[in-house]
Amino acid sequence: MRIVSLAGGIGGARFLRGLRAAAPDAEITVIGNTGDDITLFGLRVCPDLDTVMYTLGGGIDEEQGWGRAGESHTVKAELAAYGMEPQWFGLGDKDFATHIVRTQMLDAGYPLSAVTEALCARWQPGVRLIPMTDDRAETHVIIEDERGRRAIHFQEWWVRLRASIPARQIALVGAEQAKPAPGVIEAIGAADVVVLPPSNPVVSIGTILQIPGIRDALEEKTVVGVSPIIGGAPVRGMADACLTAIGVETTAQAVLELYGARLLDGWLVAEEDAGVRLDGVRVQARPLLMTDLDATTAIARAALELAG
Ligand code: GDP
Ligand code: FO1
Ligand code: CA
Ligand code: CA
Repeated sequence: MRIVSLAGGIGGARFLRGLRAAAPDAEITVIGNTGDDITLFGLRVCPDLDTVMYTLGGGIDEEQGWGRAGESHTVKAELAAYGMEPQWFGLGDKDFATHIVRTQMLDAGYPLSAVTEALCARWQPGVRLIPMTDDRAETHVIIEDERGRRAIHFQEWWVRLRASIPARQIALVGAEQAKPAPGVIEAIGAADVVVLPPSNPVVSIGTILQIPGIRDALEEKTVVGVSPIIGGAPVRGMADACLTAIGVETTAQAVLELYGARLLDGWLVAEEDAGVRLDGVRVQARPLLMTDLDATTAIARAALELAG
């Protein structure tokens, strides 16, 4: 069986661990969000790709959900001693090595997809991880504060401001000119089923869907999604602030309607959200908390079963 999954960071990566266990013989291709990517200290950082790679490769800081286990922060402290900005983004020493390798390869002319494949040769995630695009397309957030209306990088809004200032607009800068990375459209075309993990519907899944050609390719397939919203709130993080910015309620029903019946064939919601419905989409209610690998595997199995 061939499975394609889109993925953001933590929600996507954790779900993929369950999917890999639920379908051990399947060929799984993961299309990763790169809208979160940022250049810091001259280094290209790809948080969501790295979260998937470290989580599936066994190198993730499990508690934090991003970055490497057993990190130290010597380089960060030394940069701060020079007054280097930004100081609000916590890059660990081990993690720095990943960004150095990535940046060196990008500077040598390799596309991000080839760089990601090279990094995964070390981590052996057990899936094929492809960035949504090799082109630069970064998520920016329009905010209004005492300095007026301005756009800041998504990471500054999410990490420095903790989404405390409302987003007036969220935009993937460069989306129109971006092309799907090599292998993305081919993998979707060859897929028996496509799974949308419980990733952020706006800045993870929504971002990937903005790359021209990806949504159209997905609409031809059987697509099943898992709700990241349970009982009217995100399980983790600030997805509610992202949904509010695009005028969507933070409910499993509203996210279902956001994705719509053209994209989705099936939608898994939590038991407390039973009653959610949309014509043309099979909805099933079941436990959706990824508390451990067994629970997560059961969710992935249910998603594959819902696909038929
Ligand atoms: P990020 O890029 O690190 O923010 O991660 P993702 O976009 O992949 O996933 C974030 C989403 O995962 C959040 O909106 C959470 O609500 C969702 N999430 C986290 N843990 C769980 C869980 O156990 N169950 C479900 N259903 N969703 C979860
Ligand atoms: N998230 C934070 O909340 N604070 C950080 O300092 C931080 C550093 C960081 C470094 C590398 C990396 O791959 C991820 C990192 N994240 C950090 C997580 C991440 O940037 C965000 O959670 C996601 O991009 C939002 O989806
Ligand atoms: Ca993300
Ligand atoms: Ca379909």
